[in-house]
Amino acid sequence: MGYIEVFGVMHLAALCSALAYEDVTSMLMDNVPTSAPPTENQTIYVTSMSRNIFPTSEASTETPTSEASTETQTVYEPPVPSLQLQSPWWDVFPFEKADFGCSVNSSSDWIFIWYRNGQRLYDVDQNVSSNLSNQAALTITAESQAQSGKYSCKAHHEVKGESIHSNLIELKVYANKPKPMLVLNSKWQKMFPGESVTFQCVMNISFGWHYLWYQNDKQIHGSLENSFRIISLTVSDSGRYYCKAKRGQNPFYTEQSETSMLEVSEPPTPTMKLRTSWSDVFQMESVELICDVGRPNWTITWHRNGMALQEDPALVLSFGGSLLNITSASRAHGGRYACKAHLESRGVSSDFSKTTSVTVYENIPKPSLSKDPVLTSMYVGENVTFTCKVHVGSGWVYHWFKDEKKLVATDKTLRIKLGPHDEGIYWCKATRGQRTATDISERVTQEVLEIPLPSLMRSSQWADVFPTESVTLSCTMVNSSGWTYTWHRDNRVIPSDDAVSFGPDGATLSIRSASTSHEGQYCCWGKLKDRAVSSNCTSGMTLRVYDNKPIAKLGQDPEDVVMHTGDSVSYSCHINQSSGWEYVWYQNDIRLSVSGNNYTIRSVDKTNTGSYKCEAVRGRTTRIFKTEQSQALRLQVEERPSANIMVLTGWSEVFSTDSLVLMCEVKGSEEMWTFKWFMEGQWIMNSTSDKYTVTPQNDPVQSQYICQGIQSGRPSYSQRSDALATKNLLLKRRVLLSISGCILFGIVAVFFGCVVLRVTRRKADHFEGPEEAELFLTMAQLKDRDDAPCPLVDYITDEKLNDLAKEEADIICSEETPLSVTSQDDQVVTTESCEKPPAQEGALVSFQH
Ligand SMILES: *[C@@H]1O[C@H](CO)[C@@H](O)[C@H](O)[C@H]1NC(C)=O
Ligand SMILES: *[C@@H]1O[C@H](CO)[C@@H](O)[C@H](O)[C@H]1NC(C)=O
Ligand SMILES: *[C@@H]1O[C@H](CO)[C@@H](O)[C@H](O)[C@H]1NC(C)=O
Ligand SMILES: *[C@@H]1O[C@H](CO)[C@@H](O)[C@H](O)[C@H]1NC(C)=O
Ligand SMILES: *[C@@H]1O[C@H](CO)[C@@H](O)[C@H](O)[C@H]1NC(C)=O
Ligand SMILES: *[C@@H]1O[C@H](CO)[C@@H](O)[C@H](O)[C@H]1NC(C)=O
Ligand SMILES: *[C@@H]1O[C@H](CO)[C@@H](O)[C@H](O)[C@H]1NC(C)=O
Ligand SMILES: *[C@@H]1O[C@H](CO)[C@@H](O)[C@H](O)[C@H]1NC(C)=O
Ligand SMILES: *[C@@H]1O[C@H](CO)[C@@H](O)[C@H](O)[C@H]1NC(C)=O
Ligand SMILES: *[C@@H]1O[C@H](CO)[C@@H](O)[C@H](O)[C@H]1NC(C)=O
Ligand SMILES: *[C@@H]1O[C@H](CO)[C@@H](O)[C@H](O)[C@H]1NC(C)=O
Ligand SMILES: *[C@H]1O[C@H](CO)[C@@H](O)[C@H](O)[C@H]1NC(C)=O
Repeated sequence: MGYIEVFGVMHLAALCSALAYEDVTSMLMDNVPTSAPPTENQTIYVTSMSRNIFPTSEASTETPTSEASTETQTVYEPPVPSLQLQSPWWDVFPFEKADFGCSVNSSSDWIFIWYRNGQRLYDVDQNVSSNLSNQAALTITAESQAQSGKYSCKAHHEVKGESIHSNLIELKVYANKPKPMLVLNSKWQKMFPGESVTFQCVMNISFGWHYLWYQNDKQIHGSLENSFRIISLTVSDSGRYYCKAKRGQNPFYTEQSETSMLEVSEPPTPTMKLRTSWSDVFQMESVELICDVGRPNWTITWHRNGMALQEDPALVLSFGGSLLNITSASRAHGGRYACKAHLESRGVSSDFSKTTSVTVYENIPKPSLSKDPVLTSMYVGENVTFTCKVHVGSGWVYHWFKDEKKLVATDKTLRIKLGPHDEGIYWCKATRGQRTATDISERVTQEVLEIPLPSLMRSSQWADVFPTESVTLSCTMVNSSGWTYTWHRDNRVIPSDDAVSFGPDGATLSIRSASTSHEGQYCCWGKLKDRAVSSNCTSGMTLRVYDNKPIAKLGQDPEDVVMHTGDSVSYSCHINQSSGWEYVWYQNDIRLSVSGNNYTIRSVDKTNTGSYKCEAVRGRTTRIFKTEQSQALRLQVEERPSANIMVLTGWSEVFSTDSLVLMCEVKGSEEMWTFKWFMEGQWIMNSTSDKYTVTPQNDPVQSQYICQGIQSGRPSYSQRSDALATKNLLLKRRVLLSISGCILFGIVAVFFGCVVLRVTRRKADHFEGPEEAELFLTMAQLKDRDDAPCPLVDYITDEKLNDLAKEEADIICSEETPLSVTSQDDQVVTTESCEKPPAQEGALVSFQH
């Protein structure tokens, strides 16, 4: 079967209207398969202006062939109905509609009968709609391919009869919905932003299409053009694409095409790396930069500070332009470098890579050398750090020198734990690469000292002390300051407590009140403040603390408790421990103003009687340490026994002998004495006898005699006797005889003189009675003994007599002058002086008168 275009049908209809009815019918019969019987499934459509001619039930039983044959013709010239396809398409897809219209030109009241492939269609199907106008319409909703076929219509008039067949219009119904084909017109799977792509939606079936474009199930575009171009892609254009087509008022949509993926991604950003070790360089150094995009066929361009690099002999590109070698840097080469990748074949350019700054320094700097700590002098064992620093550039290798010799270290810092050999002058320099080296730095001097040993001294005097005494030790670093000190006793750190305190920085250790727990070996060591410098402990200083207070020991020499006046006694006080003592003496617990460990009394008297003690003290006034007091020693001082010298030779014997017997007597003692005799102060003999005989032979001159008792026991001697003077004994008698008268007169004169003196004496003298009595008694005795010798009578002169009268009165009346004249041995004349011992001679003279 051929296809006839819609507009062609219109022309054909016009042509046909002029032909004879039979001709048209026969022509139609050629085309319509008359042999085809109606089937059950045959839908019959009937339209009329007023009514349905056939009920639906009849239509199923009636056959079009029988009806056609029963039609009766009238005389009216039959009109030729005109069939038009009113919808645009003669080929339709499932559920698309096709509208036919059938019309006749003449007057009204026509009903229309429809045919497909010559078979009448009945209006049994609601999909065939009738129209009461004279232009009847048939609407076909495509459902199956069976609806394909050649359609025609006839008009029927009650009066005029039936028309001939109209023109034929063939309708094609496709079995399936069509599916367009999407063609993505691009050479590459991956697109870059800015590139363009064209999609084509190919519908090679039917026509009248309107194309719809979808991205990710969302419609993005619709047009009559079957191609869709995205001129400048963006990343958001990536996605799943498909297309559809539609047509018609009440649109018919095709299936969606297969999907196509479109991938739009940014071009890769190249990465730039510095191939050389540093990007800050000195002139003449080289810098290598490498740019990597990670894909083949991309080319690299280089930029400095955002501008493409210009030709420059110092810039060498290699590895297809991906390596930039600044072979010899100059100031102009400084800047921020970046690279860009290009895919020239597609006109795609990447972003700039990250930039790398290249700095070109003009001058090579001098390194600065610093030292920590800054001290020039340091001690052995301390750490010192030298730091060499080049303030610009990086990648330096440092070289260290000490006293012109290179050290192995290459770090920026040089750390040394100082030893004695590390003293010296240090400097450094820095290099990098083959070409760049700095000058040498400043020179820094390092001195290394041995750690000094502090000197430990005792401020208190004694290394051996007694409980409660105080001790002060001091620790000092000579000529060095800033130390703190720590103290050890017997290798253990001494804690500070009540008894032990430390001075500022521990420089002194004070034991306020020593006890035996403080005994030991003391040493101290110093540490420098804020530094790790510690000295050794000094050599030990021993402190001895005695268990107890010492007791002073008192000795006496001689040891006798009883001493006699004039004896010498010596005490000594003794402490057998430690030293530095000062001694304090007590008599009867009263402190004596005596110092020294010996206390000697050269000549004791009665006041020295008492109890003696001593003690020892030492220490400064604030903290005086006293020993226990010594035992007490008693001293008893007694009067030394006196000796009396007497003349034994009696008055009567003077005439019969020329010798004189002297006797010595020690009073107040029962001891066995021996006697010591002195003549004129000169020792003459010892004698066990108490008698001594003076003869003209052994004493031709008149001498004085003194005796003294001695013994082996105590007291070892007595007092010396008074001196006794002897005269030429042979002259005694003569003298006595010649001047006896004178003696009498003298006595009387003296007597009266004395009476006168007595009257004038003061009352105070009254108690001296006994002596007065003795005096008178003596005078009476003297009167009786007018024969007593008066040895000096020969020397008396008249001139002397006047003086004597006065002297005599004084002598005789002196109460202090006991004239001891033995009453029984009347010849003895005691020559004790009236006034003073030196006036012995005078006394005798006065006696003569
Ligand atoms: C009617 O149509 C149905 C389905 O289209 C088919 O199965 C049946 O055979 C048809 N009947 C006739 C008589 O053609
Ligand atoms: C008739 O057309 C209606 C919609 O217009 C449709 O739903 C129905 O299936 C059609 N019937 C047949 C027999 O084609
Ligand atoms: C009948 O024809 C008239 C005029 O051509 C039209 O307006 C109307 O819609 C038609 N009715 C049907 C049911 O086709
Ligand atoms: C339409 O084109 C497709 C592919 O180009 C082809 O397979 C198909 O047969 C064509 N259809 C028609 C009706 O030409
Ligand atoms: C790169 O370019 C060369 C020649 O220009 C070509 O042969 C090659 O296929 C390209 N490679 C890619 C991955 O585009
Ligand atoms: C870059 O230039 C320097 C100086 O001319 C040269 O020593 C070096 O080898 C070059 N680097 C490369 C990768 O060619
Ligand atoms: C010196 O440094 C070493 C190592 O850093 C450390 O162990 C030592 O304690 C330091 N010495 C001093 C005295 O600071
Ligand atoms: C400390 O004493 C030890 C041993 O006697 C000695 O080796 C060391 O050098 C001394 N240290 C100091 C700082 O004097
Ligand atoms: C301490 O310094 C003085 C003066 O500077 C010096 O005479 C003395 O020798 C020094 N003593 C020590 C132990 O270094
Ligand atoms: C004290 O006397 C003792 C013996 O009596 C003597 O050895 C010592 O030297 C004397 N000391 C003084 C300071 O006189
Ligand atoms: C006399 O006695 C004294 C004291 O006892 C003695 O020192 C002296 O030696 C004695 N002289 C003679 C000659 O015996
Ligand atoms: C219908 O009448 C018009 C004039 O009214 C005429 O032009 C047309 O050709 C006629 N058509 C037919 C089929 O008779």
